Amino acid sequence: MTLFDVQAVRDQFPALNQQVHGRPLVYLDNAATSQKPRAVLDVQEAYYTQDNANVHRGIHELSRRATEAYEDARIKVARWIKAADSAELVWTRGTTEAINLVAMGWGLDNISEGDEIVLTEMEHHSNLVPWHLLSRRTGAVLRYIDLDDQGRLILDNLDELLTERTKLVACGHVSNALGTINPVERIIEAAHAVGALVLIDGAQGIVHLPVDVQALGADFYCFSGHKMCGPTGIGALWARRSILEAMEPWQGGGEMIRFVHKDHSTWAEVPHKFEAGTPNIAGAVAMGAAVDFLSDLGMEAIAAHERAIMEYALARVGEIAGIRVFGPESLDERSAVLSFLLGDAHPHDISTILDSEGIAVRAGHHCAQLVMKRYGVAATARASFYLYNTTEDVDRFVDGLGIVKGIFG
Ligand code: 7TS
Repeated sequence: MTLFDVQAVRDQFPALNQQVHGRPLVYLDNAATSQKPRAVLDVQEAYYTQDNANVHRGIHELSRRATEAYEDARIKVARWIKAADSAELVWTRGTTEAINLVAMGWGLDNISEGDEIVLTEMEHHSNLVPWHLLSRRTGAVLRYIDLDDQGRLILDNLDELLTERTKLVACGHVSNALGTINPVERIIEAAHAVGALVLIDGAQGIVHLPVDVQALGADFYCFSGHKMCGPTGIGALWARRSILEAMEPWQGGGEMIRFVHKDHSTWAEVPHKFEAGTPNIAGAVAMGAAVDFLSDLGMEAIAAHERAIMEYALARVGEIAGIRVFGPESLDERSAVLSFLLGDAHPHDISTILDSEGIAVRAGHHCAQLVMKRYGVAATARASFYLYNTTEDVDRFVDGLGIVKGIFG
């Protein structure tokens, strides 16, 4: 059952309406980035054509408008994730920058030699490499939650893994390589019980699930605009105000200061003390428009639509002999990502053949080399679905896999 008119939704995404290699485009690389609706493109265009100025600086009309639009977008995104206060929402370039901000801004002052950071084998490199950098600087020990054969976190030994030495648990909400939806509430509760803070990498979670940061109870939640109908180069770090207030800024420059003296400076209030330099104003404003677009459709309706598409896709690929699908079997535990191998075909060949049919999927390690290592593969092919995908898209994809089989046997 579809809870909104998918065709009417598709019509709002200009990029979906094109031919690729002579075939109508089937876009199934949404976990990498989503397409953008007209409403978001229009808001970005209107910002640049009418309101463009620097924020928090000028006293002139355009600067006032730009500042208002930028701050209104912050309020919109903060409300959307049910933050207690819009000052808890720091604009960043995206998830990667948000995690690096926490690693450097919080980690350097709160982690010392022998302290432990608990990660999972499922993490995107964005939620691994900043902790490697921090561990090199501080001598922190990195420990891992392992994966079972279905791509789920093994939590049986959580009580042994989490000790008074644990200072932080950094965990993805939804895996980009497997589609697994993690039971983050359980992890947050266990981490807090030993006094550790929790960072959730929400790059994929925010796209597919309604997020309520207060109900979730994490300490940091990081996400990107471009996977949820917004532009590239904008995203956010949410953190509880008391944590942000206790943190040092991680970059210095204009916008983030109160007073500058010859030998030291003092900082602006949160969130501005974390936003040095001219920010991506147009990006923030357009991300606000993306939130309006998603709110109008409703995250529950989007999640239900994606679940129906995923159910259909799993049933259809299940008919194909020689396909190996990664990730959880239960639809309750997985999101709209279908990572797979087909016979002996190399994932890059699968992707190239599908591309020649106008079907966009990703092939590779998906910036999750630990996942590939865990399952003994170098790469997978990945189809990832979003609110505008249809069962016809799935049919075209399955037909494309038929061509791959015809070539590779
Ligand atoms: N975390 C997860 C779980 C992700 O899927 C991604 C991007 C990131 C972090 C980084 O986000 P960024 O916006 O800062 O780059 N994932 C992917 C992907 O799966 N294919 O391309 C990018």
